[in-house]
Amino acid sequence: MITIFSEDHRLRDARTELFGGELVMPHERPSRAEIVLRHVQAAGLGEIRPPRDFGLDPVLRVHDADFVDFLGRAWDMWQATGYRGEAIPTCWPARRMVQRRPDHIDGLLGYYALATETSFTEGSWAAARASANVALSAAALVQGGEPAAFALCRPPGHHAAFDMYGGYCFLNNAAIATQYLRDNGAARVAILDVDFHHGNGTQDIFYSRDDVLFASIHGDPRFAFPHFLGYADETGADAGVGFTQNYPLPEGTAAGPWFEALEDALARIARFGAEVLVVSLGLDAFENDPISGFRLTSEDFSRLGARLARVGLPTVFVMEGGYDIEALGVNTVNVLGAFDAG
Ligand code: B3N
Ligand code: ZN
Repeated sequence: MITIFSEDHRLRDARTELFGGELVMPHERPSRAEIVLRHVQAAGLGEIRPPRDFGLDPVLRVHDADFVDFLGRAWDMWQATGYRGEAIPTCWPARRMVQRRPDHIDGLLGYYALATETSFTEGSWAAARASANVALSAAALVQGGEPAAFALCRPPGHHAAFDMYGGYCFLNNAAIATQYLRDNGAARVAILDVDFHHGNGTQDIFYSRDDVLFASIHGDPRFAFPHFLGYADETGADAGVGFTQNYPLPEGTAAGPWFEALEDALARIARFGAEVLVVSLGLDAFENDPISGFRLTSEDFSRLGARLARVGLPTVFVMEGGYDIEALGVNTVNVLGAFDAG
């Protein structure tokens, strides 16, 4: 399998993450992508290529133009204030307040952020654009006839909604890749999100659509981030009713119920008649992940890869979360290697 990787991921190198009332070292850090790359190389998974630049047009197919403009200008606006730290929102258009885009960067951060852990920094926008190009390049390979490709995206994307960033995500790489596949000939695309956290952004983007099926297996929002989306009764709206399927699972979930949910999701994907599968590949369902709560083992990730191979669809793997850095490379290659062997 070909891997697409951009060195520009290193431009996203925040010093801070707001957690537990403290500014801690971010869990989403450059060494994550570097270790995955090293394991892909060591396993001889296949060629590693840089991405092509697709420009902003495919990004604007799934994201709001004013939001994209904000992302491109946020750091300069923040710098112009003279603030010394990284850019963190402090106020929101909460219930019964006016949902109107303000002018000041403090207001804009609250208007476009869905949470506070993702400090906006110099280089975040360039890295996010490169990450989207990584996903698009992998999608283009599969559209062109490759059976599968791995987009080693960083920063991740599945929390980024039509007009919101957060959860370490700025642009929704999986959604951008999916829309690209739709725009270039695939009539129906399925997205399977196996990250521990619900892919709220991906759900948001395709919620009213019947040409994209979204299925997500994740920590129940009652206990897990992003807390305000990902319940089982969210099944789509308008034409999209029945094309979103959530599997919120309790804290401590291990392989048994997790793979039961996977079987149900794959049966739906088969009934849907997907022509291409996009996998939002988070590895944070791992038993030792420091910020998550499931109990999948490294062997379970091999089982996942082998099972996805049996689906028999052209597949784009898009890297999402996973924070046990030592295990992240092993678990990623376990999925991809087993898929290739299948
Ligand atoms: O959920 C957390 C969080 C939970 C536990 C932590 N510990 C025990 C140190 C730290 C953080 N933070 C909220 C932001 C989570 C973003 C998740 C990004 C992701 O992987 N999405 O798929
Ligand atoms: Zn995650």
